[in-house]
Amino acid sequence: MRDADCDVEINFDGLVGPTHNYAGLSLGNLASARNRDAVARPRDAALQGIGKMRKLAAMGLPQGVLPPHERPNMAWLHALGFSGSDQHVWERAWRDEQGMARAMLAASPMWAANAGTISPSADCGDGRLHASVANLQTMLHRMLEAEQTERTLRRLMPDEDRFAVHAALAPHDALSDEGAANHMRMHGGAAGIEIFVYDRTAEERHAGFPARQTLEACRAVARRHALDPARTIFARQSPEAINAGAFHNDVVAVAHEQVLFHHEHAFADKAALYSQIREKAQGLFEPVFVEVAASDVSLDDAVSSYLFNSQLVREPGAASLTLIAPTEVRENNKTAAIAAQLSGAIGRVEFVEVRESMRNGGGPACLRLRVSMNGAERAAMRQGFLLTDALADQLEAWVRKHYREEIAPADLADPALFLETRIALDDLTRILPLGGDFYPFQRS
Ligand code: SUG
Repeated sequence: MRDADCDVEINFDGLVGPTHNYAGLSLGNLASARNRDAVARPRDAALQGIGKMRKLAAMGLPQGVLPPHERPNMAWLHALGFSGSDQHVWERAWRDEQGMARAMLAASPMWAANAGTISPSADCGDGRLHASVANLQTMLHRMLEAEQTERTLRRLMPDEDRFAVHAALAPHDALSDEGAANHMRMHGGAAGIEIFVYDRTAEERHAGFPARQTLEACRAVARRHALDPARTIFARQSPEAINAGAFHNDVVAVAHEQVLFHHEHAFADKAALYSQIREKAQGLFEPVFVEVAASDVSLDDAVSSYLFNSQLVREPGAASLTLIAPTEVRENNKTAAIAAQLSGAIGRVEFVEVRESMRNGGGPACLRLRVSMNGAERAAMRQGFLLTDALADQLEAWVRKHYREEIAPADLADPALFLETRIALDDLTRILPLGGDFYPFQRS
């Protein structure tokens, strides 16, 4: 039995929405570019996501679900000057602004690691759990997410005495923020150290692929969360990793408890990071660094396999951590060899199949937002978002009923797709505790 007061990490996975498609929207994300205009399989994508959630829940790990967003985003289309019936708006947008229209349809909220940055109450000066919604301002299709993400997090964590949900930082290049994908936490059970990984400062221009996270955004989030500077680190991601396609830190590094698992070239100054972690962890825990050398796995292999976009978890009672890796890791000889050799702090590997998401650059770690809560917070959180077998059954039946098997680019023009999506999302508000006014279309 778990101690009611002890912090427990819950992985909240983003449920893949019914409009999942490959639009090639993310410059610097090689999988997104490579699969542009491929035929997507939304039903498989959503079932693969639920399959991963089921697997982790069956391992005894608390698992939560976050709902998809309204797509297409009608409020944004109206703001772009399209008016009339929804069908007319969509037909005109598709005809006149197809690039915008495709962005408004993206199912990208599935990648919950980008929803926001979470600091458990044990780390925060005011003793509350803090959550800062990410502005995701680098990519238009992702910038749309902040408004509903904030609504979802407020719905999930309504008690302001225990939870502080912060709106996204202003969506400006200087404050570019991608949430937990650029944030790691290491701990030995209680308070931990928080490591923010940035790509550039507000003044710097990054040559090459977009650098999505600024130091200024990281500092702002740390201040809002009232983190102790003695336990907070700001580390730069290596520009080499960004230009190899690591558009987020979680493509080249993952941390859990005392363990940091990372690629040799993940950070601009690894030695400085190690020594800061050692210094700031004093009295809390003994850090363990598990580094994969570039001579064993090149950055290219790391990016194509998503070895580091794995989840590190501790199964109940286990002496070592388990790596939840995408099946693509065992299809690449180099990363398969690393996975087979892991021992010590990371004792074993479990593979999950999330191929549809992977083809848009989203691995197991992208699909989840980690929220560590103590017993009182778990009791204060809105109930009904945690996966049970019954909820997984309901969600699977819902997906089978509403989702298309395939979506080719030309199918996106069809207004029937968004009507189907609305019916599906409306139905979902009766499966998850969202209420009949959660989605904007339910209010109009
Ligand atoms: O932001 N892909 C996402 C993938 C996000 C992965 N998240 C983490 N690493 N945590 C992105 O680039 C592609 C959508 C498209 O092209 O249709 C996309 O948005």
